[in-house]
Amino acid sequence: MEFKLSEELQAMRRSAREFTEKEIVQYADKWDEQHHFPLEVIRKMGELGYFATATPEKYGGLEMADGMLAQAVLCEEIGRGSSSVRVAFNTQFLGTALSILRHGTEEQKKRWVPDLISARKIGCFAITEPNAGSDVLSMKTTAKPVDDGFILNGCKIWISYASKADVAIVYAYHDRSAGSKGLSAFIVDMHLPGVCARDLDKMGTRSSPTSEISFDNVKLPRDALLGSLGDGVKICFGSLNQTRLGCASGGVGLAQACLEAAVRYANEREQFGKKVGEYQMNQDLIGQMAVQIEAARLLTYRAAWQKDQGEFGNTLETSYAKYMAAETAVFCAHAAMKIFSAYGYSTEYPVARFYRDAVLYQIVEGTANIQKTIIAQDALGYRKANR
Ligand code: GRA
Repeated sequence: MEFKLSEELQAMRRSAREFTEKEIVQYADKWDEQHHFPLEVIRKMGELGYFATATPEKYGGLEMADGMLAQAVLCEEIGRGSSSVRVAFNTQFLGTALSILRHGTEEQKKRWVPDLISARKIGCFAITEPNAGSDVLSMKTTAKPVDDGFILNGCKIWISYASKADVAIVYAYHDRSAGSKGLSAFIVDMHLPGVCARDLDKMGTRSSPTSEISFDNVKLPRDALLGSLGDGVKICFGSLNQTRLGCASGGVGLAQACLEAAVRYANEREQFGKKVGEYQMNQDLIGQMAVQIEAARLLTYRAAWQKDQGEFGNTLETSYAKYMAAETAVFCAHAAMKIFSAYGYSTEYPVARFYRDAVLYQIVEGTANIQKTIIAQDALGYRKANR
């Protein structure tokens, strides 16, 4: 067992932290207030290879043996600065390029992967619909096979980066009568006629645009199909199992930011003649934050490490990580708010943003209840998590 990151990963972490401090931390509150999507920062992350660690060199990647662990570490560091910017790990790689690498043809890999991991093109993935959230397979979007391709019709909701995206992985039924075998995955050019994305307002993560997409008789070429007809379930659940790692990493990063902010403040602020960090009630919070973050981080790294061993179907361990990281993010944001008190509630410090952003980790990519369901049903022997 090895609990130490390689020299290379430690160096990557340091450089990602410097990048985050210089390019993100000081602007994140303003971007959030203005709903500004920092495309230029995401492009820079692409140029620096942040989304490329687990991609073969032949598609422009860094082909690192611990490339998924590198994704976890980098995503954590970026997430420490902004939960909105960390979403890019999912839209550029974990939920898009990685699915194409795992299921696409040589042509599809060459066409899409280099542009996604370099962030020359922005990606997104579209699963959820207004009436199909946790219950993914109840989705209604259809891709009707026609002679030279498919006709896509339907509506997706809560799709991160969709309004800025050049390409989307879209899940739709090619045959509604075939049950789960009728679901397929498609690589959709978001500039095609009939595609329309509209941004939704939300309480946090506001510099990550979240959109509703409508597909109105969108004509897809035959080579838009990812994998074979009927592979949709496998690709979709397989992809969620990678994007959940992005959420887990982001949650750890956010929790870490809360701890650092709380420690700084507790060492500065004085009440009743001493630093507020000297009060045991605040030490209780700081102690719990530190230990929970460490546990969430270890679960996250373990899940990433398994993926580096080729175990991409590690749903159970990924759900442990995602669940724990989300709970930790919420706990730490609330604890930081208590320590900062009125200053936390003000917009003078980023704690208010952390608090608003934290809740999302319990919702996206499978709610906390869905993660617990996956874990409990596996424990009870009702439904095996790892496939
Ligand atoms: O028996 P069958 O032939 O019908 O097949 C079943 C099963 O074998 C069928 O799916 C198959 N299957 C799989 N096949 C290959 C299930 N899992 C896999 C797999 N990993 N690989 C149905 O299976 P089931 O067991 O009956 O599943 P279910 O009851 O429909 O669902 C289970 C579950 C609740 C866990 C699942 O639906 C789920 O994970 N729901 C949560 C959905 C979710 O995470 N949504 C998030 C969407 S993305 C998002 O929020 C955007 C965020 C943007 C950002 O921040 O990045």
